[in-house]
Amino acid sequence: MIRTVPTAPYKDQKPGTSGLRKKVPVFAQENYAENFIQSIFDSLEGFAGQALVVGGDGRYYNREVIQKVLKMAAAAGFGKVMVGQGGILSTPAASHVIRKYKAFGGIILSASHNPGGPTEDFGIKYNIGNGGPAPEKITEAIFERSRIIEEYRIADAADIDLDTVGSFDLAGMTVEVIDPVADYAALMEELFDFAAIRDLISGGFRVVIDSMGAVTGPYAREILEKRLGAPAGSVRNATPLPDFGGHHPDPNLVHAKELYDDVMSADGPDFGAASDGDGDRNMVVGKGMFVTPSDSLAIIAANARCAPGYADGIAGIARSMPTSAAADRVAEKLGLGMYETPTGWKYFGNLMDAGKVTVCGEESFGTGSSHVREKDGLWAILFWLNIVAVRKESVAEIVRMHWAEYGRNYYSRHDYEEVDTDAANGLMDALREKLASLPGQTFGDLKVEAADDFAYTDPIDGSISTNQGIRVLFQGGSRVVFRLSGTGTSGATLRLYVERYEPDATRHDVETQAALADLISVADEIAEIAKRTGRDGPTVIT
Ligand code: VG1
Ligand code: CO
Repeated sequence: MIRTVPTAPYKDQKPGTSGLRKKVPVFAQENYAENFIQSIFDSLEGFAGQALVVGGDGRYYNREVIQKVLKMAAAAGFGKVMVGQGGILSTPAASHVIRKYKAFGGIILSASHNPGGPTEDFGIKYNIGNGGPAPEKITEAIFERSRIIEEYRIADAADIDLDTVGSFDLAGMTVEVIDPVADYAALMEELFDFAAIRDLISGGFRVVIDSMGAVTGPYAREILEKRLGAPAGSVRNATPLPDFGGHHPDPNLVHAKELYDDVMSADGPDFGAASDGDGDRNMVVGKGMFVTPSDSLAIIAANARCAPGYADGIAGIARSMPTSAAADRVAEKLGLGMYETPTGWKYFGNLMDAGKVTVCGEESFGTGSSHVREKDGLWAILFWLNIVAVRKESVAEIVRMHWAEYGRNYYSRHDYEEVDTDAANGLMDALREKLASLPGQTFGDLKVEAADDFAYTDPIDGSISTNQGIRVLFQGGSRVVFRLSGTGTSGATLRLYVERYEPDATRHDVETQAALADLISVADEIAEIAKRTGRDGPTVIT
């Protein structure tokens, strides 16, 4: 039986950089999740009888919302829903399942790297049939719909047992509970040289992966410990927990510090890696070398042919605007197309669909390729292991040789979290007003060459995205970028991105913050960060 339930709209269901993210108590309000799910379905056309993929990162509230999605999908007329066992699907695995089974789309439940638990974050995101995040046109339509929604439809049926693989009937619709790992692990085995990585590991190369109590645990165990032969226990924090074991599942030098310290210690592992809540981010650390995500993109692109899935070379590279230009130098040398997009993976989809780019990356620990339409943490980790296995050089050697060849892009991001929203908006407004007067001005040794508010015209469909971050570009290739986060759930987060290019190999050993010190202070001078936010420093430096 299908029930139509009257509801009243909520005004705050605007998807951000990656779906709708709110605290659990917000999502738990009467009809809140239902309104948003119905708004998604109301914004789509032609899905009758088609398949929908559903899964999440296992965080608190995941199972409850999955049951709602299943019953509402049945009411909306989907023919089938494929859901990961236990409600689990990493974001890249969900993207793969959508593509492999030609589903109409998918709903991914995650707030990514944000903490989980009864008072922490939850999120809902819609992905289209190419496996990628819905483009702005669709997220806008969902938001518009959510503002006027008056009713939703739901099947009156018992909950589905999510823990048993198999096919079930839900009010005439099929629910297929699938193994969340199998298809993804098989895809990784196609792309990478597992034999070479197995030899590397059996030869004594010690690898650890920290899944941070989040979704990649079962994936990493299957791939690293079972298929690649790493000793049991090589995957740490491998059980997905509703609160991630109290961890903040963000793979960076702050939240994955234990792993970093371990790899850096004299008798620690040779290679360490971590992924975030939903498995799309990665951090790679080699003995004596932390790989910045921007460098990782460049180095993967430069060495792509090491991996069987990329043996014929790559079509082109894309990076988000704040990501360093390290990859641009690789594209130039290899004669590849290079694209600069706004922040968020959704902007890469059209470029990949059109065959313009193969490899994409973001400075926020996101790297991926056209094998799916999401960034992919384990993919990046395996790519690095594949490169190390083929080149028979350490991570540190590979990175240093890359810098020697292309120059080094010193890079850092400073986050000012939970800043007062008005103060953050005021800072950005004031910057915008200053833009025209900045070019030609000199700050110490730094002369401003150009300054703008980044806008992007999609080369495939011509859609335009404005206000994507303020850039101040200096002569010689240094720059500072200011943006407000679109994924936070309380207050505003100001992100300051700082980059300096150093071609001289004798100067590649400076500590990053020291190498960027002059730019960091100029950024504060231009944007009045300390004065306007009342903070004397960032909350997180990556
Ligand atoms: C952040 C990152 C962005 C990333 C997004 C989603 O967005 O900066 O690069 O695509 O998170 O990543 P923002 O708007 O807060 O800067 V994830 O791992 O949350 O899916
Ligand atoms: Co994520």
